[in-house]
Amino acid sequence: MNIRTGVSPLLRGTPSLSPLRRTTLGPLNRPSFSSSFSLSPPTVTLPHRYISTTKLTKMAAQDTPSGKQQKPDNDDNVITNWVKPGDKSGEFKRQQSTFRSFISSSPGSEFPPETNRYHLYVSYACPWANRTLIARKLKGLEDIVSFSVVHWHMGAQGWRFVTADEAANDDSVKGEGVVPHDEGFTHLRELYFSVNPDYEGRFTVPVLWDKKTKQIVNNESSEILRMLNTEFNNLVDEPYKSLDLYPEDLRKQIDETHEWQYDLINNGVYKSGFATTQEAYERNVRALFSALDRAEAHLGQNQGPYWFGDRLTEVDIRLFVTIIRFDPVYVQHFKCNIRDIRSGYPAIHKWMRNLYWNIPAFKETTNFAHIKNHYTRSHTNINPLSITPVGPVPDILGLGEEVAAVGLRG
Ligand SMILES: N[C@@H](CCC(=O)N[C@@H](CS)C(=O)NCC(=O)O)C(=O)O
Repeated sequence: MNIRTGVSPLLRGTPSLSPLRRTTLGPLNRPSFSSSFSLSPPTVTLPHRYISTTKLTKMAAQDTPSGKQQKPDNDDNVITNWVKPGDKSGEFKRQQSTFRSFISSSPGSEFPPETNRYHLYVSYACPWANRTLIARKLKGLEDIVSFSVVHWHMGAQGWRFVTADEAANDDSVKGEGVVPHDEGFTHLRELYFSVNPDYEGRFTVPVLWDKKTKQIVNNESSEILRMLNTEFNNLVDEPYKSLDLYPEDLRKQIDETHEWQYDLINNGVYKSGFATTQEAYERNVRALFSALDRAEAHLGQNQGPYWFGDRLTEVDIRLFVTIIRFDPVYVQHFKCNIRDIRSGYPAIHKWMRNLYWNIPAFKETTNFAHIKNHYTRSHTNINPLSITPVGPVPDILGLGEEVAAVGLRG
């Protein structure tokens, strides 16, 4: 695919048997652990379907574990306690991912790159998982790494797989890769317990799964992104092979950009939305918007169309997955409403829409129904009635469109 135009090549790669080179991974995430509004047109077509409350109640009833190796929950061990009960700081503290092995082409590697050996378990709602789906498509790995998508609803037992009936009949969940688990697991936690019955971490997506040895290779999206970028290169043809999302000469700048964008933007929306004190919320939301101002200034000064001019990198992927969710969800659900993107950040808005509308890997992996339903109906501590706001309409504006109030500006 020509990344600049988003045009896919006709030829797919024939697996090459030549040995792959070893890649050294640089430092990744270090988990430390003017208001405006948009006007809706008078008559609108709902962009996607929301489900009824009766159905939601039924779903919640279904959301019971299969009974395999479940851990008892007590008040301190409830999956939706984003801030630990009793933590007076009111701060959300993201946990470190647990599984950190690498697919590697080096001789003797435990997880060598192979066609149809690895699988990604993802949620379309989740920005971290979305990173890996974008990279999978950009790197031409669609016939090499398979994927499946969990139901958008995360209940008391965490992410669950869809049922065959939902996959066939429920319009709110339908989408590429939304299928029941092939061995009949009902919840993602069963996958974690299948490799470690004593696992005590969170049951997060994405999960990079080895179908051959039935192990979790890695559940940290920033590292999965790096593996997809380099380790399958000898199994794909040009131009996928030479697309480098983490090029040597930009690594320092990419790492520096990740450092502030991860903490203040990608994780910043969660720290704002999950805060349980006014003080923690305000501190995080102000820091988030200062970081967005910084991103706006950077994109406004550059030729574009990408963060680093004409070179598409990890930075575009990692920032995109947060920005595309911003107006539809974070503005209202996480109270990130000092401004919105479409009317408050023209350069970010232009950059985001270029990626979405011109490069299929971004649009095809964005599912607004999953995104909106997940946040508004799973975080019942934030939205107890599980009512999903209709707007903004549309979820994303067309390339040349502006919100009415902005369009009228001088
Ligand atoms: N650091 C992880 C974070 C992944 C993550 O937090 N995923 C969320 C969904 S957006 C999740 O699965 N949460 C379930 C839970 O925490 O119980 C990564 O980047 O892969």
